[in-house]
Amino acid sequence: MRIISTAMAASLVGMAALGAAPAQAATVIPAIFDLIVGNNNQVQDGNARFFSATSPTLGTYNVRATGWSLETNALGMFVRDAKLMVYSSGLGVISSDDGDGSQNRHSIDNNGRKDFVLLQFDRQVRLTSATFNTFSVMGATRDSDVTVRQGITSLPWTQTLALDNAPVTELNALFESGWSSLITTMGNSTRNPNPQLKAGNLWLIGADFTNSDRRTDGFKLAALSVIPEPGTWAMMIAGFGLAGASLRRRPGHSYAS
Ligand SMILES: [Ca+2]
Ligand SMILES: [Ca+2]
Ligand SMILES: [Ca+2]
Ligand SMILES: [Ca+2]
Repeated sequence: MRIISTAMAASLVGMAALGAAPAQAATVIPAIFDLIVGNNNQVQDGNARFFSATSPTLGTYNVRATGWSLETNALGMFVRDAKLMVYSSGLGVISSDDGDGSQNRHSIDNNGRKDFVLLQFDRQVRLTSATFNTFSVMGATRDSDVTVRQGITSLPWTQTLALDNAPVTELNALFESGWSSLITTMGNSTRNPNPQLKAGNLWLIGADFTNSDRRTDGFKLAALSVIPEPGTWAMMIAGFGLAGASLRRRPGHSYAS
């Protein structure tokens, strides 16, 4: 009994000592948002949907999602609110050029207007993966290139973004930068659309705004995974370290019971 107890103590102290090491970080499990929740009753332009995700190690994260499109006309490029829909394969956007949504125009597509989703998280996060289910829009080849942008805003996450009919410059001002996540496969795809692991509490995921490969993109967004931004991460690791220190201070009776 004495031997087992000592071995357990050594093991626990060993784990505590690892607390400050990066190896401990591997135990942090992303929060995974299932976006296939809700229905399409009485959906109107500008509707918002709310989702939450709980990680065993990170707690619960919340997000407010809305659907939009970019329209180019003779005066320039403008942001228009749209209907954010939910289907068995994920979130879709019906914008004003999508008619009744038939021929898979109810997806997040760049046939005509460039559809996108804005995600307002309740804290800063880093996206680590997203699941895109790909559709042929108006008979085009299936493709799911995405435009991704991230920003940091002081606006409360539950608050409506006043972007309807705004020039695209107002949208761009909310984000640090933009990049595209291009893909050559035609099928469905779960991938990391944030390879640089940038952090923000405001995210944009849209059908590739540049359509650089000239293949129409159309997809539904089924899931997202997030981890904390680096500052929180450091605090969590420090927290593990403190827990380890408290274990080490009580070697005599911590493991007796
Ligand atoms: Ca659409
Ligand atoms: Ca469209
Ligand atoms: Ca492509
Ligand atoms: Ca494309």
